[in-house]
Amino acid sequence: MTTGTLITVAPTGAESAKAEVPALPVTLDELLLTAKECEALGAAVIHVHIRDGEARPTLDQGRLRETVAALREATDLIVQLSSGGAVTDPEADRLAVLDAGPDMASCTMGTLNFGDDVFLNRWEFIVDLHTRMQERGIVPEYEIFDLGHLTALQRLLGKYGLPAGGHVHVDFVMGVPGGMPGTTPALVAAHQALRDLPEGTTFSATGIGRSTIPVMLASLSAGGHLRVGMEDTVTYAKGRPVESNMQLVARAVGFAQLAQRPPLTTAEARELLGVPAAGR
Ligand code: KMH
Ligand code: ZN
Repeated sequence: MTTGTLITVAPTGAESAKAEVPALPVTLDELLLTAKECEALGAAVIHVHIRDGEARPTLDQGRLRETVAALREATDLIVQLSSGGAVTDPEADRLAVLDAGPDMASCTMGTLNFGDDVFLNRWEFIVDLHTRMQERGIVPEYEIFDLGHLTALQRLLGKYGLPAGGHVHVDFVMGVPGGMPGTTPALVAAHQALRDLPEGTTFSATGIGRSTIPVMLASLSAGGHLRVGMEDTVTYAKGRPVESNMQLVARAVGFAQLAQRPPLTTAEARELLGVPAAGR
């Protein structure tokens, strides 16, 4: 059944350089301000990558813990840490992200070419992430960059059981050079492949770069949810750089309202995803 729209903001990512994209939130203060404003606009989940003092991507454990605590203090957002990190991050550091105790963490379901790089996600690594999240009550968001990743997810759940919280939620990340394209036919194919996953599986979608708007519209019309943010798009329209993550969230909220599927509150999002209530 179609519900309201879960809106996730992915404000930073690991790919864009602050020097080239000055509006990118990279300090804790910038991230907190972004989080509060995006929550006020209608976001319910924040997908977090952090940066070091030089604005370079980092998985520093102290910074991750500080970030999780500060986001919980300042907002009711569901805090989802990226376990994907940057393509250069070692597996051990990516697994250790879970030690920072987020509500959710991403779990990419396979290896792919990522532009000129390789985003490595070996089967044994995926199993480690999934089972550790089960043990610790961290709810995964399975990142699906290509159709075969859904087959891998079906295999994972068949062998190792449902995730923490019992609900399966996937995010179609579309338009990465090396993954599925950010098009309506690709989204329809991915949506249809959800048939083979547990009943009630939900999906969000995000389109990289110029595929943002087509993917957003296709996802809404197929009953899906939305992820937006400067991790995925730094151009608002042809020749117009994104001014802030809030601009992208506001646009997503507008589309969701037009589709008569208004944004879910953080409490509704927790219920949908099986994330325990905020302890504030
Ligand atoms: N930065 C990409 C290599 C995730 O956050 O889990 C991986 C990524 C996926 O962004
Ligand atoms: Zn990410």
